[in-house]
Amino acid sequence: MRGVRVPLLCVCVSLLLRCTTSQAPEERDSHMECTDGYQWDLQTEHCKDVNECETIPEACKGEMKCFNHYGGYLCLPRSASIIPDPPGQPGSSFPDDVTEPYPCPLGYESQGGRCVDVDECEHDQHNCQPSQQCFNTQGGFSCQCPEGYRKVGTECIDVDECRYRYCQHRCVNVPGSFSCQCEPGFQLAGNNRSCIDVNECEMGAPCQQRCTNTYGTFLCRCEQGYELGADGFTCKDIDECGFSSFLCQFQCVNKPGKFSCVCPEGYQLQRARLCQDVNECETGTHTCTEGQTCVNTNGGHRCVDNNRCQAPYTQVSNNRCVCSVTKAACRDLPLSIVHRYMSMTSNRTVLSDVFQIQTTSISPGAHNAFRIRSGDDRGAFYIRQINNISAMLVLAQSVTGPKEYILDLEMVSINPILNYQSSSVLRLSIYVGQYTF
Ligand SMILES: [Ca+2]
Ligand SMILES: [Ca+2]
Ligand SMILES: [Ca+2]
Ligand SMILES: [Ca+2]
Repeated sequence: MRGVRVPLLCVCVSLLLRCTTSQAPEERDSHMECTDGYQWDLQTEHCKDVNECETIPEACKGEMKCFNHYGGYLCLPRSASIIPDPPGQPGSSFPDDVTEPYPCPLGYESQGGRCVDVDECEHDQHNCQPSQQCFNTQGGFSCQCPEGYRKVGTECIDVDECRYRYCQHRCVNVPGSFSCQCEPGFQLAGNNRSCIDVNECEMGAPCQQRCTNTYGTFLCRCEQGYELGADGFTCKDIDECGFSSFLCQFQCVNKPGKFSCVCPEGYQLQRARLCQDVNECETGTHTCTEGQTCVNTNGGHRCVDNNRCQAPYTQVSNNRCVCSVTKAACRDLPLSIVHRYMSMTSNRTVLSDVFQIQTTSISPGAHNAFRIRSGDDRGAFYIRQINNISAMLVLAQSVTGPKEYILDLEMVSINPILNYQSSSVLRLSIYVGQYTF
């Protein structure tokens, strides 16, 4: 209850001043509103006090008496009374009907007999902080923070948007704003918040050969025969030849992205890694003349004279030379010499069978014995007799070519009944090639 007299008058005076300064512009203005306790008076065109004691039923209850005053009313005990201000003091009278032209309300200025709004922002008549923005309003102005700032006290403080997890990856707060950033390998999506994978393969990734895009990064890969370098981008040739010495039968040649096998001269590549002797005698690439016979060897060929018989032997067929028993010079010599040729690779397994001899002339009751007559000074071979008419030449030592043997394999026939002994020779030329193939 407000029953103290002096303060009450002060309230009334201040309300009166408020009322008199809130005059409306001369022309009706829909924006013009009266403060509480006043209402617009169409006749006088200014705010007029409302007598609440008349308009509000039972404004004061019980023993309280209603006292109207400018801008409000009071409920006081019935014994209370209002003491007016002394005459002559400002605000001492309570005008309720002002017809004289008033100065324009605060925030307005008179222009050509009208009150128009003052743009305090433009005329630097505001008291906004340097961090604030001034917004002009009808009859006033307001100080607001720019977007991205919030008001704390009288200052505008930057909003730390990063606290609200706006960004998928990284958030960078800046005064008045923020920005999202993505981890390497990602780029900002159209919404400026999400991060999407960068397809580095389509953007010139430095892969030398193949590129595979992955989430967040990419991988370089290499063609077959290449391996990825330590830098992860370049591809370097795999030296397959360095891996194994068994890739090629003869020689491995490393090439970019692959390898190949080569063979020595006289051989041809078979199934990409083996070397097979070229049979020059069959392919017609030999160099033998009309009077010669071509003998194929491992890695080459030989041309032997068709006539290989030396006196006192005479030739009776292509390979056969005979020494006639009627000649004295033939007495201690083998009756016949038959020429045979064979080719052999280097380092054949020791004790392997090399050549089988079989006689074609069988005299009944004869006993045949086989031996190496000449050509094997170092004992590289021996003869294993199979039966009375055949024997096998066996390799006794490891032989490395190129080497050439001319072995005289002799068969001695003894006929005890007829007391007759004869000898025939198979002259076997063995060409040992340089290689094991
Ligand atoms: Ca910010
Ligand atoms: Ca990627
Ligand atoms: Ca290679
Ligand atoms: Ca050959």
